Amino acid sequence: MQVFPKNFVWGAATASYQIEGAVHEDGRGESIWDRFSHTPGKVHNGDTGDVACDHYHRWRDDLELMKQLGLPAYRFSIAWPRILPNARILPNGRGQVNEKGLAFYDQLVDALLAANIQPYVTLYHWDLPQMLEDDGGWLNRDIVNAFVEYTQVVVKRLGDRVKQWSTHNEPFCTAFLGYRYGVHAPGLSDEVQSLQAAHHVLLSHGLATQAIRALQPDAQVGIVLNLWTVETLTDTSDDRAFADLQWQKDCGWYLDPVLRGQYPAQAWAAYEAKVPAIQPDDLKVIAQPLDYLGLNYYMRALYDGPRRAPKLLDAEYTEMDWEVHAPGLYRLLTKLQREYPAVPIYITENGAAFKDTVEDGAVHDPRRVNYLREHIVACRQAINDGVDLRGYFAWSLLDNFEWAHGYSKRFGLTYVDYATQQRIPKDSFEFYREVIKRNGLA
Ligand code: IFM
Repeated sequence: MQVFPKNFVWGAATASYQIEGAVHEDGRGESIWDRFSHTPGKVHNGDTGDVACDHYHRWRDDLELMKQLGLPAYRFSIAWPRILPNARILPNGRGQVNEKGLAFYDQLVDALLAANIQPYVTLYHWDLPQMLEDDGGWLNRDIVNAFVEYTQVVVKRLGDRVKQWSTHNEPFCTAFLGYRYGVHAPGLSDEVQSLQAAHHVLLSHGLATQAIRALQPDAQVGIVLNLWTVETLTDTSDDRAFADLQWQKDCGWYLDPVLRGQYPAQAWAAYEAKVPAIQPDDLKVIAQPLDYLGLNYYMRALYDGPRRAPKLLDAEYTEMDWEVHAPGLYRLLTKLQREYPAVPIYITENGAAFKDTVEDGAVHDPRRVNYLREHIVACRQAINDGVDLRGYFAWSLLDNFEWAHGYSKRFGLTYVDYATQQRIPKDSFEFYREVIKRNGLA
């Protein structure tokens, strides 16, 4: 038996654009993901989030699933374009607050609490209002004020009940996938712009954190970063130097400003003239004291010299072609503990996409069960070795819209038949239910 500490939080996570659908309903404005997914060639199979899991209409059924799972905590995100559909970057102003959008999350929060499920709310999980993008999006420094206004509207409405706030989910993806690699909305491919966007995202995190605390002194505020260990096939001094620099460019670029109040020095030097424009107090603002760091872990990054290593013959890969490597999670957690200022950590996402099929009304997903088990073991080991890990959230409660991959990748504990919207709990759902019930692994 591997029992977890008494107050360890077990949860499952989702995100607004990935599950809600109802993109034209109740006054919701257009988001950059509506625009992007409707642009031919951007998303696998032409899929869009127009309907997704239809959670906007079926949230009560999904709450029943959460109850069935015995879920103590549910992490979800709020769709900015439902709250401020006409938001513009100043001086144009934030536009009208959409009462119906707020009411949706209001009733969800009430129902979660009535079911004894703690809401963990993410303010930004990538569905930026398109009009803000038209005003320059994350490249326009003034967007930080728009983000603060949005944060204030949401916190004023939900802050009497929601205690756990994350400002951003995975700024790496917002900035680097959206502005450098062009694979996420808004689909730009410019390294300089990606670094500037990253800086504004981080700055908006710092300012929003201050705004939440001003409105709600008992709030627990954090940010969610996707991190991985950078590892190499061989272990020469060149390999080590390369791995350090790559860590700084991908992970430290977000982690260091937030926890140390500075960009990592070698990466900053390596970017030379591409570094972002920053103003004198920015890093102080970004490095607000945090109640927790949310960590999304899926895989390690393995290199052969300076190139990504080809697939290993003796390793397992998910449908995303991500290596299954739970020891990387242990190494990441202990690295954070050794090298960074102390902060409580939650695993805010962990999970795997595998090919799932329905057989006689059931979905048997032993590989996902193994994946979850191994990663939960890694969490327990990290706690044994002194890591201040407070919780674990499985990604995801439901199969959902996997961004540029559309509906082709299934991460859920629950299978979603997109034609009928039928939900079928997978074997991994049952496995995770047992984990929650026992507060650990048998
Ligand atoms: O689906 C995404 C989620 O939106 C952010 N973290 C990674 C998941 C799997 O790719």
